[in-house]
Amino acid sequence: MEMTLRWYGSKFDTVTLKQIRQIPGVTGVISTLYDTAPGEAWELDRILALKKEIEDAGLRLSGIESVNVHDEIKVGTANRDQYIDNYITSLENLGKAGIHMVCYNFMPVFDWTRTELARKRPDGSTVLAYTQAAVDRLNPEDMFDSISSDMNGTVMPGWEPERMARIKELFAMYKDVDDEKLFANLKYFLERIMPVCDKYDINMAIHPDDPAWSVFGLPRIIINKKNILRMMKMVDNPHNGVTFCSGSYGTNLNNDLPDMIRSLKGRIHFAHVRNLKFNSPDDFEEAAHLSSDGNFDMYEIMLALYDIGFDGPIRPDHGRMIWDEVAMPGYGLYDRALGATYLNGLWEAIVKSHR
Ligand code: DNO
Repeated sequence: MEMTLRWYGSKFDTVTLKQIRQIPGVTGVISTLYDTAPGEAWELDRILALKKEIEDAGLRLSGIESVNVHDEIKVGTANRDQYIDNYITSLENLGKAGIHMVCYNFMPVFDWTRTELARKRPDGSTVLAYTQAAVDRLNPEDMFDSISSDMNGTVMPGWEPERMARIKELFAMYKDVDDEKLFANLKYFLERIMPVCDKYDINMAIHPDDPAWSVFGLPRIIINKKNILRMMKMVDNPHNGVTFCSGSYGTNLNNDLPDMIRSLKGRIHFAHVRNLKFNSPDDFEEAAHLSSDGNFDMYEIMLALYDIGFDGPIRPDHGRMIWDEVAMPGYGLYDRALGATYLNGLWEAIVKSHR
């Protein structure tokens, strides 16, 4: 595996490449062209410039998170082909630039959803948290307003103000889309992009829905082992793979994370590894990465990745906000650096004990 950190680009991130380079064992970053809109074709020059900036800082551009999928593709409108053509152009240019992993999601309207961005824990750190009761009380149109004041002046992925301004329209677009339709639209999209992925050896890594159930009545399909295996089978190409995100699949305590990892051998192209602490099945917070701080056995998760021969990029995921850092919620430097170091420690121990 290759340890990486997510980085939004020098114009958008509070964390610098120099800081990332100084985290021991982190050799790559996962980045994106953060100011491109879903549906736009990515230009080769811009991709090469991003790559050069990262390489000049002594790091590798290990993959993209995310090339976002336009809602017309997810809904399956008559216009979808034009957006898929643009997506193919983006993949082609990424392939030409030597990028081989692309993370994306197929979540309707909202990307990941949390109800609090700065829940205070007993040690004074703050974390992202979710309570079903808070979602049930909210009108989806008010979701953005209810959390926007805690974004620390950053633009969070999937929560762009321009997008949120169109929320009513977005909900209307999905009104006839159920799980089956969403599966069919995903299949259509994948079948169209697989030839370019084959040509340039690009591993597509779908990110799970977070939380792993329907919110506000919207369909959500990438939520459990059954559905993800269905997806792998419906387009049975090794380039059709997943981002295994422990914090997203783990929102549903019925998901056995190590077992899911083992069932996806050869199809996990990217890993997001973090812990969650459940106060009840409907209330969880994003704990420190350490097993003892949350509900997951992080050793077992890393061991399962080792057992399937996982060799793609991995990253610590959302960190707590600690040591008075002011950054995008979940994406500060300090706690993610601690997370990377901890995961590297687990990995070293696993590798050595298997000699
Ligand atoms: C949240 C992230 C997601 C993820 C996208 C992938 O912090 O894990 O926003 O990047 O769903 O497209």
